[in-house]
Amino acid sequence: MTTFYEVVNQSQPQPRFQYIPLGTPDQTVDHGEDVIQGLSQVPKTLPCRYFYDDQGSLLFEQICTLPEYYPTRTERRILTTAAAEIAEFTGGCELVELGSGSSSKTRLLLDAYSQLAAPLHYCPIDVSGGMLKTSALELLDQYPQLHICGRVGTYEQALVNLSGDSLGEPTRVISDPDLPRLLIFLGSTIGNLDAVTLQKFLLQVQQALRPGDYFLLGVDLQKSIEILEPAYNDAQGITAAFNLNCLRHLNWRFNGNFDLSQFAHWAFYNTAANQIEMHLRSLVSQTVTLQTLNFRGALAAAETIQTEISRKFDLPTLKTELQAYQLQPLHSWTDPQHWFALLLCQRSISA
Ligand code: AVJ
Repeated sequence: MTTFYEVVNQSQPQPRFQYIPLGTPDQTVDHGEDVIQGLSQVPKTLPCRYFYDDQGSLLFEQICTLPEYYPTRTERRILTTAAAEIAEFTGGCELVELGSGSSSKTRLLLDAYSQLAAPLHYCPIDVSGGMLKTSALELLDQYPQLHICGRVGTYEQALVNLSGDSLGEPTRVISDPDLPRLLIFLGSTIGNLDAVTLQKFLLQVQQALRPGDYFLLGVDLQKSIEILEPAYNDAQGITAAFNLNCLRHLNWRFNGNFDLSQFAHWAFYNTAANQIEMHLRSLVSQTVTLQTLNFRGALAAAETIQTEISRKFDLPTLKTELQAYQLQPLHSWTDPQHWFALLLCQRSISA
């Protein structure tokens, strides 16, 4: 089908796939300052980004299919029925996705948006360039009218880059300035952000969106501990392997000596803070080193390293917080058990 858009652009056809590395290649990962900082704190922490090396990304894909891990399938179910309504709400949009990964749930949105008489643009953003390219090439194959402008980098880098677009700066890489933008952040990844980090993140989202643009958020909701804890302590031990894998990643990246057999996976629901906390517990008293970072640290027996928080939200409270960043909730969708929600917001005109 030839759209009006393609006709007017025939003299200068847009490439169907653009690929933008944000920053220099080694800026897209850090130099380990955050690792040293986290391991020097009491209690010790590690940024959860270190889960996602190639092996960790595969383990996460496995987690998503576990019987105990309800978020992925619940979100997919909601999206299956909500996608067409979302597309109806926003009309033609440029889809921009933070942490696109395998883009498997995004297909539901692409299907819905390809029903609209508007050009189909998708801007996946991910720290894994390999994952991004592989999924982009598949999508281009399956959606003949699709244009993809991928960005490789962190959320922070991507949001800065996107706000450059909205200000019309020279870095402008927006594929179609007339299309509103729909920023997509699925999987309740927002739950990894503690309260302060969430504030910074929402401010960046506000700046990356122009008035009238949209923000689609997947959020895991508060529910009974009997459902929550097994989701992070699966019977097959995949979550444990995923948690431990971040030590293997550190060993590889920073020439470390973590012995994975000397640590145990520990995940529990902190009811007061409404969050799952994942830790690695040291089974013995030991010294660990990360040679390239010149780091040496002692761990007492039973001392833990916190590797992740996964916050569970109260939808009304979250909506109020979003409004403080000019993000007006338009509609939300949930499953019959109210375990997970999709929330569509619109960036309002600045006061
Ligand atoms: C991808 C951050 C949403 O918090 O549930 C899954 C990651 N950690 N099992 C989550 C995760 C342990 C996941 N997020």
